[in-house]
Amino acid sequence: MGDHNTYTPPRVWQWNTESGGKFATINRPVSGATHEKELPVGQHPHQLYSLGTPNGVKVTIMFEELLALGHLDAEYDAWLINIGEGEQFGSGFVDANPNSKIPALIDHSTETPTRVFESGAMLLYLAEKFNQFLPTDHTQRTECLSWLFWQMGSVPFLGGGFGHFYAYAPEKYEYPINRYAMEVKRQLDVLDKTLESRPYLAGDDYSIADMASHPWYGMLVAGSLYEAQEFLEVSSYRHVLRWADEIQQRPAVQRGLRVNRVWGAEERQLRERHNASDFD
Ligand SMILES: N[C@@H](CCC(=O)N[C@@H](CS)C(=O)NCC(=O)O)C(=O)O
Repeated sequence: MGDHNTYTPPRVWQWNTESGGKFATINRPVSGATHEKELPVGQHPHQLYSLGTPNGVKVTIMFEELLALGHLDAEYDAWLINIGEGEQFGSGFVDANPNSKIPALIDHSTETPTRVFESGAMLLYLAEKFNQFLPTDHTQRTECLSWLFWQMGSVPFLGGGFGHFYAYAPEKYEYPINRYAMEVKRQLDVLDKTLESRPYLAGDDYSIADMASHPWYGMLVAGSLYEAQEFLEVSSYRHVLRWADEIQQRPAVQRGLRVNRVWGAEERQLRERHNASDFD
């Protein structure tokens, strides 16, 4: 262990707004809206309020995959929610997602609008609605859902744990980086051993389990997340690399990854998506 400062927690935790760090100015210890703001509603059945982060693009990839299969009813408007500006705390957004995190989805094609929050719930909702990317056989469907829930449960260790302390924290601290690097490497090994014997996470077919995991673990090994390829020695996860590369080639994935992306190379950005022609 290197040098480290010790800390004795006070009897009652206090909110220190000066704590620093990338998200210090937007995170609060309470939930709920900070201001009144209606959400815009476009012409399509599905209204997505999002940002092109790994959690956001899971859902735009799913929409683009459904549209690529010819499901015209899967048309969607993707509105930009700038979480750095606190737009996830507007009253309309909080009505759509009481947890104030992107993505949030409202389906206006149901008798009364249906709200869906949590990216994994959106993938399942759309898979069931369109009968796609989720096996119908009960055993295979269960395997697919196991991997979907695995991703939803494991990714806070990658994002909130490893990514936060390796890339975003105001200083580098050895203890959390060690703890989360170990856990992320273990998770990559889980994926690698699984993908050694099957092409996709849930078996022979590409599914919502892959759509959930690729934007995180696929992008991590490809070097598009946290620039940690060398640190985590990602080249040793050969099967994850093969899987990530294959998914990355899918045109729908390439389109989905651009939606609500407002950073990086300009040709890979699309601030909002309201029509297929917006990609041109
Ligand atoms: N489990 C949620 C996580 C969503 C999430 O963490 N969203 C982040 C961006 S990737 C967010 O909105 N952060 C804003 C905030 O924490 O205030 C999901 O998968 O939908």
